[in-house]
Amino acid sequence: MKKQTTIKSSILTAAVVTGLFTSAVMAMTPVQLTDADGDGVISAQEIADARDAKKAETLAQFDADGNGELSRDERRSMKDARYESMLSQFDADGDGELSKEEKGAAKDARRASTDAMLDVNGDGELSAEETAGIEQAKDERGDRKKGKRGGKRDSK
Ligand SMILES: [Ca+2]
Ligand SMILES: [Ca+2]
Ligand SMILES: [Ca+2]
Repeated sequence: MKKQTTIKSSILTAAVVTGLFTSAVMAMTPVQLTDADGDGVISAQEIADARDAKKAETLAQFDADGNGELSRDERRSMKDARYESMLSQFDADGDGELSKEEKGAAKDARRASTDAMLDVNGDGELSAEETAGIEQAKDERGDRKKGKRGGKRDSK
């Protein structure tokens, strides 16, 4: 019984963490996180690698003219494709649109899958170690953004 409450509260914490994380990552597709070096946690590096892999995959899929960037049209077709795949999974009533509830379900599913990936040892709890990497990845992302802005000002 004690365990149940622990799981609930840690999932809640994780929801906050991954909520920020996933909104920062491109749109709706969850990044596949793997403990590549097998040390029992998903490190910030492993998250960065997963993001790069995802990016490359997205490019390979939607960079129609192969110039290494996604144009506005290519981006649009990427979004359409994602929406289609969301529909196929979460359009529960089959009306061809995602209602607020269906979007909510999609969000929950994504969150749960991220939580499951972070829970490397599969004990149903997210320990501080297991969420440290994603926290760090988030911080680094923020720092990089700040750095970019500073750099621009310097190069004036
Ligand atoms: Ca690892
Ligand atoms: Ca629907
Ligand atoms: Ca765990």
